[in-house]
Amino acid sequence: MYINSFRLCICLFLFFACTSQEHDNGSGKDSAEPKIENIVIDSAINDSIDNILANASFMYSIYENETRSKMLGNKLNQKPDDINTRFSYARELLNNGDTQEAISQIEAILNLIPSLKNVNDQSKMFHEFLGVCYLRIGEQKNCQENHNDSSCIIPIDVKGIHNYKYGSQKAIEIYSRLLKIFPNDNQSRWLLNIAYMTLGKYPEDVPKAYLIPLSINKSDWAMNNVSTRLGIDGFGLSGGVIADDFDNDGFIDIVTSTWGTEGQMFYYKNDGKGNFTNVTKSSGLSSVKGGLNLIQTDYNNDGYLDIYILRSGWMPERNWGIMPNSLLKNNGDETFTDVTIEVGLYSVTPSQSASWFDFDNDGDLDLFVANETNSQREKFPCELFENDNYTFKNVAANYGLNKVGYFKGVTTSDLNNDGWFDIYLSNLKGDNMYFESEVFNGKLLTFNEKAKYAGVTYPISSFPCWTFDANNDGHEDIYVASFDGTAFKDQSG
Ligand SMILES: [Ca+2]
Ligand SMILES: [Ca+2]
Ligand SMILES: [Ca+2]
Ligand SMILES: [Ca+2]
Repeated sequence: MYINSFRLCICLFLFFACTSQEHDNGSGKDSAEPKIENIVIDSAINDSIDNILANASFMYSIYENETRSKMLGNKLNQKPDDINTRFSYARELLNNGDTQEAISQIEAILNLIPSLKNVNDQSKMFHEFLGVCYLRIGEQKNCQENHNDSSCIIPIDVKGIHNYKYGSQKAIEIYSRLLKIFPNDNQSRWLLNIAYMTLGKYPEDVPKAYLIPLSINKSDWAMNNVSTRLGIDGFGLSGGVIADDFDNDGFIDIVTSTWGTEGQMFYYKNDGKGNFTNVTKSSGLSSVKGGLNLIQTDYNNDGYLDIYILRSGWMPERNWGIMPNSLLKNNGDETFTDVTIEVGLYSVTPSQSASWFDFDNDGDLDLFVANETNSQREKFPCELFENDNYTFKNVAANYGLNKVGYFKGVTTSDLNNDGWFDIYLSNLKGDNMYFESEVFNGKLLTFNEKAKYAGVTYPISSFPCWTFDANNDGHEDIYVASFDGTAFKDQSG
């Protein structure tokens, strides 16, 4: 169980490390492109976002590492002996990719307090942190600077083995020292195994007491990262992705977004011959600030898929810069127009999840937005936007759906088989909710919350959810997964 948690942690650690690579302008492919007109979507939304970001404070936003490391560096200059500030500064440096400087800061702490140089209860976190720093150096020198299609993929195969070995060698020294004092430390044990793997010395050289055997056959892990070869390796911090046919040519295209506040979207057109063309600039999407999640829809029934962008998930406080969601209309010619304001969807709320569905059965898609509220200070009720001739009005209150919670997921489906959609909401901090349609004489009257009755309030800390007929009995079932943040708390980086 613990091992699985740590596996997840290191995968996330590797993921975030990979995304910290610097590209010239994000795609790494643009320099090879012919001259393309860079279409800019002239959007009031972009102005609105810029304005919000200009007034935001990122001191407590854990992904704004560059800003935070500068702030903490200034704070440290005022108080150079403050160990807590120096450690926080080192953490931000590491998260921002300034790994060597992060190591220097930890070494400065060990020099200030020499007793911390030995591994013990007090010093453990500093040594763990150094271990992660050296693993990160191994990644930066190998997986990033000399990237190939096996880089960063665990279990590491022959092509993924590090040429520059110093980082992992130092990590092995550190984790070996930690395990001598803390032999049951599963985190160090897992990372020691990873470090050996990156050097091509797993499992042979891993000390028997700490070896974690693989439970899968080598032939089962033959996965290669082909994104660089296909030209779809855009750079960004997490974000959304849609694989669908945006130009109606029968081939699946890819649109991505990044969560980074300065990030942009990417649009890769499938050429039907096994490759993709980066049409981001000509589509206008390079000028759109991306979000954490993307959902495709055809809000205007013209047969072309439009894009809804969800922003500000996990940012429940105003001073983090809560931004509006956007609707991008597909113009049918591989370009998009931001129509958020003109169709009545402009709303500044933090949200990661939404669902397009025809709740009133009138033949057009309506929109439910699951908003996130994390404090009593400011509440963000959920929204139900009714589509009326392709403009929208929030009618959530009319149906008892303007609920407040830390909603991370929404799925809509006809769960009671009455021919009308029902709604299931997952809540990170509270009971999940299930709204069943109430219909009379072929008219939708309201939605009734029946989660307790239906036995679907759990699991606690719920996150993604969806509906499907798992056992083919004609009744839709609900899948909802838990997201327990405590699994991450001891993981540096
Ligand atoms: Ca296509
Ligand atoms: Ca459309
Ligand atoms: Ca409708
Ligand atoms: Ca129903």
